Amino acid sequence: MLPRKAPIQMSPFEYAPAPESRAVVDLQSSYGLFINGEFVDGGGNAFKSISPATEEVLAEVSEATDADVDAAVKAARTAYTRVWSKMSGADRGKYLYRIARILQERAREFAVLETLDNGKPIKESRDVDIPLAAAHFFYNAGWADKLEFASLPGGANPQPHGVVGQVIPWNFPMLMLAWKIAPALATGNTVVLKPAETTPLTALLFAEVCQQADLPPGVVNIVTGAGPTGQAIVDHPGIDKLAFTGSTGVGKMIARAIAGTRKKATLELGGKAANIVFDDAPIDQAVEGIVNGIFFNQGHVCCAGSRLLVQESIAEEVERRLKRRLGTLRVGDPLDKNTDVGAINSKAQLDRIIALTDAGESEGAERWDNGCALPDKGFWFRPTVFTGVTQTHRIAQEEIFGPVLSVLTFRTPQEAVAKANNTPYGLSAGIWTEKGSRILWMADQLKAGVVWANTFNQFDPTSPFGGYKESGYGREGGRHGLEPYVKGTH
Ligand code: TAP
Repeated sequence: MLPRKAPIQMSPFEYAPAPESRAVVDLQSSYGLFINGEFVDGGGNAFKSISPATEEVLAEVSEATDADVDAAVKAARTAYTRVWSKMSGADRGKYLYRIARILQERAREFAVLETLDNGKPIKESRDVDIPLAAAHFFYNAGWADKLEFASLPGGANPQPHGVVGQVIPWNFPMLMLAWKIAPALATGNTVVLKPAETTPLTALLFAEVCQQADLPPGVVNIVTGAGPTGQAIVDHPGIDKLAFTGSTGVGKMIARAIAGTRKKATLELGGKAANIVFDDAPIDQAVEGIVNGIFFNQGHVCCAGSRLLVQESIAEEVERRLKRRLGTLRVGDPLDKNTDVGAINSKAQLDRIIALTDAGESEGAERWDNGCALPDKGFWFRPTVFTGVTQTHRIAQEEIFGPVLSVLTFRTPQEAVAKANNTPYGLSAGIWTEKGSRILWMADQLKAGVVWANTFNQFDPTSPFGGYKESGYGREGGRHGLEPYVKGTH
């Protein structure tokens, strides 16, 4: 545990300077669970969190058993009943502002730890994950004393559910934590959260932030472990509401597990977004958008533009420019500020990417990668493009969740819409064209929760995010992101 720091003097708009090295992180050899405001040992077998870039062990982490989850839920219930539900929105907001400022103050530490544990490039954790996580706390802090004006169910008196169980994935560990915890606390709920087994460390650092902010014990509880720990949260009778981000497969299991119970749920699941480029698009900008769309965070992004739909007349030129651009991407040490593509998060994820890309080849698509050298240790995959992809290929239908782009072509806007909508998912899409009327028509036709026009992967705390079809239900972010946390909704 870190000693308490002096009161924070930063303005909400200041941002800590760029991280340079792992020296800013005070890594402990082992971490406990965070229950009722304290770190405690879990009853299960401790597991190792490793760096996917080097395979070195970063720390041992406690595994929460059913009994530990029960203790966390009880702590959250007591905190809800005795403290949090009685506190004014303005006072809850003060805690959220305090947390947001501490996240800014400790941004370098969080960014380096996220990069060590996850494998993502430091320039992304530094410029995207951590600033956005802080921004979500600032944004939701602003709502805490204005909920009666937010047009929520309950009107002038929206009511929290009580104890919320939250289970998050490994691709944006801190950002997903912020998307979950900030609106839950702003609306007056208390929380039991489980980070992914491969990326627990920033959630545990966040637990220290809760202590540092003097958040009342039990308002936030962090339980670490793998799937069974998540299952224990889902099944616990003391949980009033669940918020899950992860794969569609596990999302369906959760929906089945809570069917017929009083528990509400928000499910943010997988995606297979189409990034659609018309022949009137500014091609250089579109190529940058395609690269950002699929190679940001190694393609470990639910809304990644993993299918490029390009109009036939410009397909050859776009493919040529795309390959030239991919030749300039730097793959390697995630802590190097010049790295564009970091490590794959785990051996299991690397195996899934290899299996699906092998299927792409055997089903007849043409494979190309940028041929860059890869480090000897760790989990790596070269930026890869498949051309000649048809709609039935597995790489056009299934989420690869890696740095792999499947290219399909189209002739008319109608054909683009039909192909874009032809997957089980409906999370996001991108459109590149100069015609405003076409953007509006396409946005209306596409079955996607988010549609970007002439950009991709833009996130903002004010903007709701979520899916259609097998990408889940409920929204996170913006005013809409408060709705699932009050009674009368999912
Ligand atoms: P999952 O395997 O589904 O894991 C997500 C979380 O659920 C992890 O914490 C996992 O624990 C836990 N879990 C596993 N089995 C469980 C069970 N039976 N009951 C309760 N919890 C269980 O997904 P992932 O591989 O970590 O993440 C990738 C997926 O997340 C992709 O499909 C991606 O599209 C999706 N995702 C969606 C969004 C949005 S906003 N739609 C955002 C990010 C990611 P362990 O990992 O510790 O085993």
